[in-house]
Amino acid sequence: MLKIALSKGRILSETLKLFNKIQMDFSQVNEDTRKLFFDFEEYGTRVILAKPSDVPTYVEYGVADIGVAGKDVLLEDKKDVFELVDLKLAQCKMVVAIPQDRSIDMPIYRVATKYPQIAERHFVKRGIPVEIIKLHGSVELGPILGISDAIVDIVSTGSTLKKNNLKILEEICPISSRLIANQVSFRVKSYEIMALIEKLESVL
Ligand code: PRT
Ligand code: MG
Repeated sequence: MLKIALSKGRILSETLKLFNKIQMDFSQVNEDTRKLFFDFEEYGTRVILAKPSDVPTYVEYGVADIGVAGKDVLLEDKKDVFELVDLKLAQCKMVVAIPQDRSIDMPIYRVATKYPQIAERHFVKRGIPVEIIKLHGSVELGPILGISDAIVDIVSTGSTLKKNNLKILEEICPISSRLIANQVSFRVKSYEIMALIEKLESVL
């Protein structure tokens, strides 16, 4: 049985649609039930639902053979997993944003973010010493409440930034969902995993 960890939340429906395109109907997978895994004997797979940031952990430890996780999660919390395919789902970008009325030349001292590692690496690379403040949500409030001069966060449509009077200062990197694999599973179940990749690539 191939065990697949999928992210709950905003990327789940897009992920299920992609599998549907390769004739794997996972429509029973529903995060509103309390069930956390779903067996599909007909495809020889078990789908495990996980919090997005836990998917790489499940895959690293082999609880799941493969998984679908956002590049943001993979960059923030580097795990020993193979990144196999860019599934091009949930495309967005990681950016530095500042208040709309702030000049782009003003120095930045404090940065609020859910992604301290990504933010730290970005500012170190630019040679800018900043204090990183880790928040678990509503990062856009940082500059409004005065806890930070800037934020590092994901932008998709841009409407959240706009609503909070923020603007993009710079783009750090593009983000999308990736297919990842456990390093041992990738060897032991290479036939199943390669067959799946081939099908996914044919519909991407
Ligand atoms: O939200 P929660 O804490 O419960 O869980 P989570 O944030 O871990 O998961 P979830 O489901 O919110 O996001 C899962 C994955 O979706 C992320 O890891 C990204 O890879 C991907 N993704 C794609 C996004 C977005 N687009 C996105 N727009 N994740 C978050 N956002 C947020 C962003 O943080 C900001 O608050 O949406 C807001 C901006 O959106 P726009 O459209 O207003 O620009
Ligand atoms: Mg979220």
